[in-house]
Amino acid sequence: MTERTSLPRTVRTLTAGPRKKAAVIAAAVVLLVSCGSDQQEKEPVPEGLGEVTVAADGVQEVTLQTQDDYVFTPDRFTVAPGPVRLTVVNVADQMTHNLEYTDDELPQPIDAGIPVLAPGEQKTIEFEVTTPGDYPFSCTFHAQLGQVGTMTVEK
Ligand SMILES: [Cu+2]
Repeated sequence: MTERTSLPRTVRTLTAGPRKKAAVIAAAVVLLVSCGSDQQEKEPVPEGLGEVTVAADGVQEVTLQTQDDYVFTPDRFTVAPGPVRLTVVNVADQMTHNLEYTDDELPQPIDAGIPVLAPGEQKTIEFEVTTPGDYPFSCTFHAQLGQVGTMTVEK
């Protein structure tokens, strides 16, 4: 008896829920957008970071930085097919990060990553890419918070 009367109420709650949630999300997005354009300009990338150079041994070199936030600085770089030496410098005082190519749909698998990068630490990995395309990477600790990036391989 009680089940029969409570059923319609449950249905009504379920249909009202997502609409309310969408309104809240829309309000939050507006807040974020207005905040970003007014005050918090994106800090310029320090010189040399993200620049791809070719070392004496012919390997492409690039350095990214992490700090006490959830951003790779910069979060994109482009290399040509061939060997790559990627360094990540963690200048954070507090935060531990990492860098992994975890996407299931990489143009080709990359068998290298930095599992843990403590505050003040820097690590270098080397790997070879041959297939052009976009290779997403992330800090697996903070990917949910948006700490992701993309390496593009371009001929
Ligand atoms: Cu991180």
